[in-house]
Amino acid sequence: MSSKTDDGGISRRDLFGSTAKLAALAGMAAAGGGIASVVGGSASASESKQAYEVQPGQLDEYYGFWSGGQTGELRVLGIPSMRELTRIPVFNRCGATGWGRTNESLKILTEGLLPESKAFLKKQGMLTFENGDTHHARPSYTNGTYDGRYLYVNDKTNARVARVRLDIMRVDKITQIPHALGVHGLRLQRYPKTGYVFCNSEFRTPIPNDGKILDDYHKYKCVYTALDGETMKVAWQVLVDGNLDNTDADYAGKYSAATCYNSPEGVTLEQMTNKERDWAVVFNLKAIEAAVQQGEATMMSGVPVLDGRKAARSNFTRYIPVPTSPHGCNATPDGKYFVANGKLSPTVTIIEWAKLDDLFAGKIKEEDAIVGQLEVGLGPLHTTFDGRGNAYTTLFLDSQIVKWNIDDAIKAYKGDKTVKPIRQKLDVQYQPGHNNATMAETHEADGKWLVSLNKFSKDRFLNVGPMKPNNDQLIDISGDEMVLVKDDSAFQEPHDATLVRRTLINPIEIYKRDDPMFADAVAMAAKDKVDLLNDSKVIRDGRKVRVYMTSVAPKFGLSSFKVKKGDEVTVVVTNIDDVVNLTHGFNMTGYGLSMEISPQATASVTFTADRVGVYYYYCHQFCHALHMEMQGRMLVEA
Ligand code: CUK
Ligand code: CUA
Repeated sequence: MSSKTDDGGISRRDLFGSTAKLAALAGMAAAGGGIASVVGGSASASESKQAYEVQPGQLDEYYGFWSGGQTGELRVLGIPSMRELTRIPVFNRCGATGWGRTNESLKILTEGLLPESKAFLKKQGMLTFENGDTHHARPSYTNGTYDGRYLYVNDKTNARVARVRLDIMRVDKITQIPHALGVHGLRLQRYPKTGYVFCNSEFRTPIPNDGKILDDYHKYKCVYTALDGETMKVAWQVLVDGNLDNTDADYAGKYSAATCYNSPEGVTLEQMTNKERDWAVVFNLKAIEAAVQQGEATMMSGVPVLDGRKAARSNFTRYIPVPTSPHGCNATPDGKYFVANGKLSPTVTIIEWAKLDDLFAGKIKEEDAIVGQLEVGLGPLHTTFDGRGNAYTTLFLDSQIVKWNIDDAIKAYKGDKTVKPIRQKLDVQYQPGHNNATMAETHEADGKWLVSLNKFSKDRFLNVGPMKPNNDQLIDISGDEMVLVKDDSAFQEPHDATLVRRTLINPIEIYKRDDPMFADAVAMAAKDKVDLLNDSKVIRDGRKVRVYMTSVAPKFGLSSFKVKKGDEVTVVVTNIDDVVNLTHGFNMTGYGLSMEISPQATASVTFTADRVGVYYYYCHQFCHALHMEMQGRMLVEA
């Protein structure tokens, strides 16, 4: 496991000793020691340079895509108002939309599961995993900026990646990643387009994880996955040393990188942190693609797997030594660098993409790809950018955002003592994880707003019991100083957010009848010779009953239908209203059914009519003055 590059190159003065390291960990667990004082001038006296109030009736300038953490969903906010505009159900069940219960959503939630998961879930009496843990939501790119097609998000718990269609803001594909437990870091290929969805599997496991290896943790492995964002199939996997944390890609389509902790490959806290160096692993995409094409990969679970571990001495990876337990991995919008954030070390490490050509050619050593290492404060987790050469790093332990200049940090690393790279430190409330600035992960970074996603809110909001909300703070970064302008409470736990100029996202208002979301229901109706826009009728096919009905405010096409106990019933509702915002719902009392049918959409749900008697279905969206009357009866005879 040892390598000459492990301890080479970097000055030791920036590192924590092991005592301080454990103290830092204790601090993380205990929500920090207290509120850090402002260093380098408070901005509280400064005024925001931009209007941050969005008046009633006015629209926001940016979309914000928030991961929903342990809720398994996504949230869409307007920036700068911080108004929550909608939620997108992903890995969770959702009563407003029927996600996780309708036939359309269940197909998406089940078809991409690995065979072993399907078999396991069946034994548990479940069709799919019922929780998710979303961390990183990223919209697709073309030529280094957002193209409005898709958004991808990970499920850390069950190693899934979901794709959201941004035209309807609904998930259309979910893929479970083989050989991985806990897909954590997720970022996208930026050039020429997405392209790859890079997925870090965080936890090392035996591969295959079939019970033959259990406690012998030196035999565990970790994979880096490239998912094809178009087909949602795994393109390739590369075995790596250590545990992968976060990832990012360059702006040229040549390389990607991942922060990697636990280089000792231990399984206890002490084992994982007992070295002073971990790595930023860099991936040579062209070399990997060539090897896959030439059939050099081993096929496992139908996926080509290459060995990029250090011992394999491949040309797929290089391991650049950085201080222990790095966390965030962030590419600068000028396309030149990426930053590995120290977490346990008070530093950020700047690595130059262009140097990777020489590194893979064997012309320079790993540590020579490092062009800067700046001490920024305690607990640096994630960095974002303003497109004007400045970086903004969250300091988890100091509860601050530190603004620093990239060029000055590089000069200082070269020995220039005249530069002062740190521009400002701003208190946030409290313990920030991710931050992100407007368009910061594109070549169009515009440096207007920054959000700091703070894990703790303690005294900032009315007390809601022991579990407090997170505090997402809006900061004006358009001027020389950062100015905190707004607190926004959030339910657990928006790890990460992406801020996108509104003109790049163009959702539709009304479904097109040929939308693939309900293509199966349309095909089924065609077989039954049912015209979904005009017909409401019941078709019996042995013990299977298909109930087709239209919905138009304030009426369902059927005011009642009759089935027999034990029938397998599929209800298909088509909303024939062609009016913006006129969504209907379909809820069945006593049967736990609920679904959304937006204008010109079809939705369907299948259940067994096991309860005899009279059950009402009703519209759950307040669609009309006679909305309460929009109902009907299902009669189930014994
Ligand atoms: S992670 Cu949560 S604060 Cu999952 Cu990107 Cu760093
Ligand atoms: Cu339709 Cu209420």
